[in-house]
Parts: sequence; C-alpha cells; structure tokens
Amino acid sequence: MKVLVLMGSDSDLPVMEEAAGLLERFGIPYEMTVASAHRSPERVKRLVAGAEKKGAEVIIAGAGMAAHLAGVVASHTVVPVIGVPLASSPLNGMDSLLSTVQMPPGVPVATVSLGKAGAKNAAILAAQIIARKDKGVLGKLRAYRRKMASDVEKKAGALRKK
Ligand code: RP5
Repeated sequence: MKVLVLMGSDSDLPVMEEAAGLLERFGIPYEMTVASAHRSPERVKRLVAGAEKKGAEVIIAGAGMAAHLAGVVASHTVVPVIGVPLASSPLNGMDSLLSTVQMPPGVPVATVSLGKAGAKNAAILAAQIIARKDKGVLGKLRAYRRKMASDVEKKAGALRKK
C-alpha cells in the first residue's frame, strides 16, 4: 500500500472517491476508509501507525466542518499528509478550509482545494511524490498532462467551428 486515504465520515465518500479514481488510474495501491478525529481518535492513531508499517508514502485526509483530521494524522507521523477540506456544512467549507490549512508551525498539512477538485489534486500530488522514485507512475502522470492539453485543443477547435 502506497497511499492511505482517510475521510471523516462515510458522507464524505462522494467527494473522496474522486481521489480513489485517480489513484487507480495511476496504478497506485491504496487503502481507503473512514476515521474521525473527533468521534474515533484512537482509530485514527491506529490507522496511521498501520499505514507507516505497510510503507505508505503519502496519507490523504479529507474532512468537513471543524476539520482536524488531516492535522491530527500529521501529528502522528512524518509521512507527508495532504488535507482535503470538504464543503459539508452550512458554512460551505470555509470552516474546513481554515481548519485544514492553518496548521501551526512544525506540523505541516499540504492543503489542496475544497471539494472534488481538491480530492483530485490530492491524488495527483500524491502520485507526483511517489513518481520521484517510480518511473511507471511518472509515465502515467505525464500521459495525464498530455491528455489534459489535448482535451483543451479539442475544446478550442470545437469552439472555433461554432
Ligand atoms: C466531519 O463532519 C466529516 O468529515 C463530515 O464532512 C462532517 C459531517 O459528518 P456526518 O455527520 O455526515 O457523519 O467530521
């Protein structure tokens, strides 16, 4: 297992499965489960220790509301942690954005965009970290970039014809 994906609640799955989809596309072995910093702190600790033992190179943590999951995960490990703030509250994610991004000095969380864009970017960033030592993943990342660029060319072409 190279990446552990945690989310604060099963209600976060529709967003966090975007990360899983891209990890699969890049051929990166991952495990994904639910663990809440507030409701199940011991489970979070146990999962992080387990991920270290299994050789995880990155941990992705997505949570909404007072989103302490990524920070708590980071407090238990020196494996790089990517935090995905989720817009699951009446504050539309401003709460989880600030809770995830505003880590005090010493325990960083690499925070990505809110919601599905962030879940996707978390997987891509994890792949980029893994690609430093994995040529297979590097090739897939480069192909992904090429496809994005060619999709833009196609869209621009379609627009010109209108
Ligand atoms: C957070 O609270 C979770 O990450 C979720 O985004 C939010 C609401 O959780 P549920 O009440 O839907 O379980 O901890």
